[in-house]
Amino acid sequence: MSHTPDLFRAIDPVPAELPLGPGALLLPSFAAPPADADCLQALMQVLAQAPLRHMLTPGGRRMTVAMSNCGAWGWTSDVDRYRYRRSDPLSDQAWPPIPPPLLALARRAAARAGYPGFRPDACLINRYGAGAKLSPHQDRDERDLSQPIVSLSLGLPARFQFGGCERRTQLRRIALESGDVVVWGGPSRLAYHGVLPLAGGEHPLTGPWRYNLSFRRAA
Ligand code: MD3
Ligand code: FE
Repeated sequence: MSHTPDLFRAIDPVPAELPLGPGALLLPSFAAPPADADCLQALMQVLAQAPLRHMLTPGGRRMTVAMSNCGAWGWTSDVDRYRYRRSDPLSDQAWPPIPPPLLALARRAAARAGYPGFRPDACLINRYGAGAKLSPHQDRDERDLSQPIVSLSLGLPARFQFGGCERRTQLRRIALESGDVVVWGGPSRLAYHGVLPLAGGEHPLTGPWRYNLSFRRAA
């Protein structure tokens, strides 16, 4: 017997959804097998067109997270500033389109969280290896901050931290596991958040990596 989803759920139930704050909803295992592998396959096709790279920050440091993008707009950082670009500065070509299965997943998650009609035009791809981290920050490079961000995690688990709209607000810590989706909207859209240094390990889907895809309305 290779496939016993109902029995498995009876043994190891996952909550359908978990509010994290006003307008923020965790959807555990929203991309459960085999959808997770489909997402990863679509992701690898994107990365063959737009490879991962470690961008520079305006402070002149190289990011420990490797990044790329798909969609009409791609988030970039360099010594000048953060900005969304229509083309990949490595190739001067347009970013690859968001693969339809990924777009559909992001739209379904947004609708579930109360944002029907979400039409992301940017998907930032982050890849973490052991030790990679993202210091607490706000995401405010998008034009319309009333639009949510939908985040999909694949591979090794992360210790994700998030607080309030002011930096001094105490951060809460949650584990984000492979297949988890979080929708960040409403007042939580401007919450400070970050990722603690990734513990090493091996994941059956991704080996030594964690990937996070964040679907955004940039323009
Ligand atoms: C919470 N990436 O790339 S997006 C980022 O795990 C980033 O790589 C996270 O933060 C990662 O900017 C996951 C999760 C996210 C995005 C926007 C938010 C969380 C948010 C806005 C407000 C609060
Ligand atoms: Fe962020």
